[in-house]
Amino acid sequence: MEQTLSIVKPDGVKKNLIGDVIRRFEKNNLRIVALKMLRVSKKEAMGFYIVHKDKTFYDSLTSFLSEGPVVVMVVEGDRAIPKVREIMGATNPKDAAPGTIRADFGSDIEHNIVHGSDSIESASYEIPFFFSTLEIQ
Ligand code: IDP
Ligand code: MG
Repeated sequence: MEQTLSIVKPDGVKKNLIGDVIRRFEKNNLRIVALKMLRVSKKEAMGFYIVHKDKTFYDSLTSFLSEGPVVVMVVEGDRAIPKVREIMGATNPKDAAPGTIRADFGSDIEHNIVHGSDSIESASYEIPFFFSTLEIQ
């Protein structure tokens, strides 16, 4: 059993895709074990995406994440980390495999609807960033 952190980003919430994202996870035998909607401040977004602090897109990415409400969730299951990444598709919707969330709904490499932890290490930073153990079922 693995746990991963997923986010429906502000563009996904705006496009009414919360249910669709959750449905795709659940259809693939993954369970939602924690879930909430919140607004991330610019400063919090900078902390969440600290691994990207030296990237050219860091400023615009963290502004984007804080521009509207997001839905954050902990997703659990066998190989949950790679499974969620597969369901999401490649970072750039143009390169994402057909039928993935990003291919179906993403606008561009930044506005790509959804986040998923990319490794056990990042999941173990990202899950407690948003949830206490008491909030995870
Ligand atoms: P990932 O979300 O597929 O793991 P990362 O490389 O970790 O992709 O980048 C984090 C987020 O930063 C992406 O989901 C996307 O929103 C944004 N991003 C990534 N690369 C670029 C870029 O070249 N330009 C603008 N935004 C980017
Ligand atoms: Mg990433």
